[in-house]
Amino acid sequence: MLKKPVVFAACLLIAGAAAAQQGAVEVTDAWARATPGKAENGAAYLTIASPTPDRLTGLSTPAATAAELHMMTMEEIVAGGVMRMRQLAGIDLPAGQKVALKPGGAHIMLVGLKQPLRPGQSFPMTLYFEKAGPREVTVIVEKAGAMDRDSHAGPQMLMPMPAGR
Ligand SMILES: [Cu+2]
Repeated sequence: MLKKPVVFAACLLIAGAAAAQQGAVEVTDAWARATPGKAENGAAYLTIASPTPDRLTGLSTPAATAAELHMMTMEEIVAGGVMRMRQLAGIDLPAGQKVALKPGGAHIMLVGLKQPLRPGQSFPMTLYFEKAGPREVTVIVEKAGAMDRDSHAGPQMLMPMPAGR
Protein backbone atom coordinates (compact mmCIF):
# COMPACT_ATOMS: atom_id res chain seq x y z
CA MET A 1 0.00 0.00 0.00
CA LEU A 2 2.73 2.40 0.99
CA LYS A 3 5.39 2.71 -1.64
CA LYS A 4 7.84 4.67 0.43
CA PRO A 5 9.08 3.33 3.77
CA VAL A 6 7.64 6.19 5.72
CA VAL A 7 7.40 4.88 9.23
CA PHE A 8 5.16 7.61 10.53
CA ALA A 9 2.47 6.91 7.98
CA ALA A 10 1.77 3.58 9.64
CA CYS A 11 0.65 5.42 12.73
CA LEU A 12 -1.77 7.74 11.08
CA LEU A 13 -5.36 6.87 11.51
CA ILE A 14 -7.14 6.24 8.29
CA ALA A 15 -10.70 6.87 9.23
CA GLY A 16 -12.37 5.49 6.17
CA ALA A 17 -13.35 7.05 2.91
CA ALA A 18 -13.80 10.76 2.86
CA ALA A 19 -16.73 12.59 1.45
CA ALA A 20 -14.70 15.67 0.62
CA GLN A 21 -16.07 17.75 -2.14
CA GLN A 22 -14.10 17.91 -5.31
CA GLY A 23 -10.97 19.98 -5.35
CA ALA A 24 -10.94 21.15 -1.76
CA VAL A 25 -8.83 20.05 1.15
CA GLU A 26 -11.04 19.66 4.19
CA VAL A 27 -9.66 20.34 7.64
CA THR A 28 -12.02 19.46 10.47
CA ASP A 29 -12.08 19.01 14.23
CA ALA A 30 -9.11 21.28 14.88
CA TRP A 31 -8.50 21.41 18.62
CA ALA A 32 -5.74 21.87 21.13
CA ARG A 33 -5.27 20.72 24.69
CA ALA A 34 -5.46 23.32 27.40
CA THR A 35 -2.05 23.80 28.98
CA PRO A 36 -1.36 23.78 32.70
CA GLY A 37 0.30 26.69 34.46
CA LYS A 38 2.86 28.38 32.30
CA ALA A 39 3.68 25.46 30.06
CA GLU A 40 5.79 26.58 27.14
CA ASN A 41 4.51 24.01 24.68
CA GLY A 42 1.13 22.69 23.69
CA ALA A 43 -0.34 20.16 21.28
CA ALA A 44 -2.99 20.52 18.62
CA TYR A 45 -4.87 17.93 16.60
CA LEU A 46 -7.06 17.90 13.52
CA THR A 47 -8.36 15.78 10.68
CA ILE A 48 -7.48 16.35 7.05
CA ALA A 49 -9.12 14.97 3.95
CA SER A 50 -7.90 15.78 0.47
CA PRO A 51 -9.72 14.63 -2.67
CA THR A 52 -6.39 14.48 -4.49
CA PRO A 53 -2.96 13.34 -3.28
CA ASP A 54 -1.31 16.13 -1.37
CA ARG A 55 1.12 16.68 1.48
CA LEU A 56 0.98 18.80 4.59
CA THR A 57 4.35 20.50 4.68
CA GLY A 58 4.10 23.06 7.45
CA LEU A 59 2.08 25.10 9.88
CA SER A 60 2.07 28.45 11.57
CA THR A 61 0.01 30.16 14.23
CA PRO A 62 0.17 33.48 16.04
CA ALA A 63 -0.41 31.51 19.27
CA ALA A 64 3.11 30.07 19.32
CA THR A 65 6.62 30.75 18.12
CA ALA A 66 6.48 27.64 15.96
CA ALA A 67 4.04 24.89 15.05
CA GLU A 68 5.78 21.61 14.23
CA LEU A 69 4.59 18.24 13.03
CA HIS A 70 5.55 15.59 15.57
CA MET A 71 5.16 11.85 15.96
CA MET A 72 5.22 9.65 19.01
CA THR A 73 6.22 6.07 18.47
CA MET A 74 4.40 2.91 19.51
CA GLU A 75 6.99 1.76 22.04
CA GLU A 76 6.80 5.03 23.84
CA ILE A 77 3.04 4.86 24.10
CA VAL A 78 3.05 1.29 25.44
CA ALA A 79 5.82 2.00 27.89
CA GLY A 80 3.93 5.04 29.09
CA GLY A 81 7.25 6.49 30.05
CA VAL A 82 9.06 9.57 28.98
CA MET A 83 7.35 11.29 26.12
CA ARG A 84 9.70 11.33 23.20
CA MET A 85 8.70 12.85 19.95
CA ARG A 86 10.41 13.45 16.70
CA GLN A 87 9.68 16.05 14.13
CA LEU A 88 8.22 15.13 10.76
CA ALA A 89 9.06 16.97 7.58
CA GLY A 90 5.50 16.52 6.39
CA ILE A 91 2.51 14.22 6.27
CA ASP A 92 1.36 12.56 3.08
CA LEU A 93 -2.33 12.81 2.34
CA PRO A 94 -3.67 9.96 0.20
CA ALA A 95 -6.52 10.92 -2.09
CA GLY A 96 -9.94 10.65 -0.52
CA GLN A 97 -8.82 9.40 2.88
CA LYS A 98 -9.11 11.07 6.22
CA VAL A 99 -5.84 11.52 8.01
CA ALA A 100 -6.30 12.20 11.70
CA LEU A 101 -3.75 13.77 13.99
CA LYS A 102 -4.74 12.49 17.42
CA PRO A 103 -3.32 12.10 20.91
CA GLY A 104 -0.77 9.28 20.95
CA GLY A 105 0.21 9.64 17.33
CA ALA A 106 0.98 12.42 14.96
CA HIS A 107 0.28 15.83 16.40
CA ILE A 108 1.03 19.48 15.99
CA MET A 109 3.47 20.76 18.57
CA LEU A 110 2.93 24.35 19.54
CA VAL A 111 6.42 25.42 20.53
CA GLY A 112 6.82 28.55 22.59
CA LEU A 113 3.23 29.44 23.45
CA LYS A 114 2.65 33.16 23.64
CA GLN A 115 0.18 32.55 26.45
CA PRO A 116 -1.38 29.52 28.15
CA LEU A 117 -4.17 27.76 26.30
CA ARG A 118 -7.38 27.92 28.29
CA PRO A 119 -10.49 25.82 27.63
CA GLY A 120 -13.00 27.59 25.44
CA GLN A 121 -10.44 29.80 23.76
CA SER A 122 -9.64 29.53 20.11
CA PHE A 123 -6.84 30.65 17.85
CA PRO A 124 -6.11 30.64 14.12
CA MET A 125 -3.63 28.27 12.53
CA THR A 126 -2.48 28.10 8.94
CA LEU A 127 -1.72 24.78 7.29
CA TYR A 128 0.52 24.73 4.24
CA PHE A 129 -0.22 22.10 1.64
CA GLU A 130 2.14 21.22 -1.15
CA LYS A 131 -0.54 21.52 -3.80
CA ALA A 132 -3.56 23.13 -2.16
CA GLY A 133 -1.50 25.97 -0.68
CA PRO A 134 -2.22 27.65 2.66
CA ARG A 135 -5.43 27.00 4.54
CA GLU A 136 -6.42 28.75 7.75
CA VAL A 137 -8.44 26.97 10.40
CA THR A 138 -9.71 27.87 13.85
CA VAL A 139 -8.37 25.72 16.66
CA ILE A 140 -10.61 25.24 19.70
CA VAL A 141 -9.00 24.71 23.09
CA GLU A 142 -10.39 21.73 24.98
CA LYS A 143 -9.82 20.82 28.61
CA ALA A 144 -6.43 19.44 29.59
CA GLY A 145 -7.43 15.78 29.77
CA ALA A 146 -9.33 15.75 26.51
CA MET A 147 -8.61 12.91 24.12
CA ASP A 148 -10.77 14.08 21.29
CA ARG A 149 -12.55 17.05 19.88
CA ASP A 150 -15.86 15.21 19.93
CA SER A 151 -17.07 13.13 22.84
CA HIS A 152 -18.97 10.81 20.52
CA ALA A 153 -15.84 9.72 18.71
CA GLY A 154 -14.79 6.11 19.08
CA PRO A 155 -11.98 4.75 21.20
CA GLN A 156 -8.45 5.53 20.20
CA MET A 157 -7.00 3.00 17.81
CA LEU A 158 -3.30 2.43 17.40
CA MET A 159 -1.91 0.64 14.41
CA PRO A 160 1.20 -1.51 14.85
CA MET A 161 4.40 -0.03 13.57
CA PRO A 162 7.10 -1.86 11.67
CA ALA A 163 9.81 -2.88 14.09
CA GLY A 164 13.28 -1.49 13.97
CA ARG A 165 14.62 1.88 13.29
CU1 LIG B 1 5.31 16.88 20.00
